[in-house]
Amino acid sequence: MNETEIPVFAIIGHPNEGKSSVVSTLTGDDRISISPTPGETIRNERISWKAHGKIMIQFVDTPGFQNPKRILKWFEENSDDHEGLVSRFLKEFSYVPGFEHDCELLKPLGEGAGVIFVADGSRPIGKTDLAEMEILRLVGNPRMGVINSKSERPDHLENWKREFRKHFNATFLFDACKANFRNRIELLESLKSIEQNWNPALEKAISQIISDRDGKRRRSADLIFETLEKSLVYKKSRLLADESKTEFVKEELETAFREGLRSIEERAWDRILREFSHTRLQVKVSHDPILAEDLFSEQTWQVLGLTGKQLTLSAAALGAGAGVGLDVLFGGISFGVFTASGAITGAVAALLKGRSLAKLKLKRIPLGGYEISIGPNQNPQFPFVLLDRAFLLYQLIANRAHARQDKEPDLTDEAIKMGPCSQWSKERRSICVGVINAIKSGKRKKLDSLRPEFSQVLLDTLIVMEESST
Ligand SMILES: Nc1nc2c(ncn2[C@@H]2O[C@H](COP(=O)(O)OP(=O)(O)O)[C@@H](O)[C@H]2O)c(=O)[nH]1
Ligand SMILES: [Mg+2]
Repeated sequence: MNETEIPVFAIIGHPNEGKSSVVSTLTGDDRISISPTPGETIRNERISWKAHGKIMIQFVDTPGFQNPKRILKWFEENSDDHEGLVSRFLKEFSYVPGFEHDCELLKPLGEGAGVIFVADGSRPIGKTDLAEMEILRLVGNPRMGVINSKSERPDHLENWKREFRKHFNATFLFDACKANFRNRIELLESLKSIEQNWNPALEKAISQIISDRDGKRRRSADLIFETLEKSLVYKKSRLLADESKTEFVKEELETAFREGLRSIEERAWDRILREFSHTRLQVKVSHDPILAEDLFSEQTWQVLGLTGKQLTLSAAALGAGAGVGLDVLFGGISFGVFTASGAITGAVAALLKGRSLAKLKLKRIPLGGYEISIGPNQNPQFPFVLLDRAFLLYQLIANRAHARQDKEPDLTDEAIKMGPCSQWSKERRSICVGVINAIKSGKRKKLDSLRPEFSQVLLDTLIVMEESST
């Protein structure tokens, strides 16, 4: 590889040590085949990271060595003449049965690829490990050792580090199942140290990966904005032949109204998942304490959204008081981290349910019959709960390692004590209140004028979410 070429790295190591997992997390793509059964990869698989259709960096996921000790012997016997060592080996062994994997994995090295050697640092080092590392040293390509510990046991870590120092130009601890975006970038950055000539190409790849990330964040913020807009004006209506059917359809309509709001949210979440190339993850069926809860569940409303004090301050601006005295709604009750839900009664409990302020309306229509409609949701807390849930989901997704095999998203904080919106400054809250009002009252011009400011609030919050989960 020279300065102008695309950086190519062969991922080498024993079967089942997490090679494919490292590639998956590094490239941010969960479609790479990760298998609990050793030896599933029998051919090299090239995984490219592209920007604008152009390959910026490429990883070659290889099968493990089959005959490391035999190969080492051959390399030691032949390394006095270093010229074309790998190609001479390939010529000699290409058609020898039982050496298919060895030849396959050495091929990219013959073409000058860098090496990322992956080992599970939680197991002891064996003789074959030493043979493999020694082969790579004799081949002489720039190489980095990555310790991907599959369990937390630290017993063998120091031994691995010591051996890695002898055989590799750099060592990196990387947990393929836990690494977040920053860890990914750090690993790529440290690849620069193994061969100076690759710096410009690697720099370019890294800066593209970062700007791609910025794009994902921006599009997520836009999606969240759009979801807020849709949800705040969402209504559900039905035509009725006569007034007497009102009671009959009321409940059905209410259910449909809530379902509609849920599905607006669900679609946005799916799009954020796709944005981050998490194709196997399903948030819907998660067991996360908060996100698995429904948009209208009691628990959600106890934890997310603004605090009682913040809500009281904003409620007048949000028009929440119409018809109900605010002092009645909020009097004496702390909405911070909520008291036991049993303590919240009457009007306040109704407010918290999230649907109470979506009024049911019955309207006679000119051609005969009636239209019964529900919505939009006027609950002052509703937009904040909605936003909080989106922020938390983003936090899960944006930092989730693509190698993780379980389908459950999880929250890094064991329990969420507060929603992210409640952490906003007064200024930010009031920008948001302005946006909510502009959406609800259909004032497009006002909304457009607030759009840039609010988008920035959303973006900043997403950045905080990314950083606070590490
Ligand atoms: N707990 C844990 N499991 C891992 C880690 N890396 C890989 N695995 C698991 O180890 C198995 C083999 O991983 P894979 O990436 O296919 O290994 P490869 O054969 O070297 O490509 C899979 O079941 C992975 O989910 C890790 O960092 N932690
Ligand atoms: Mg593999």
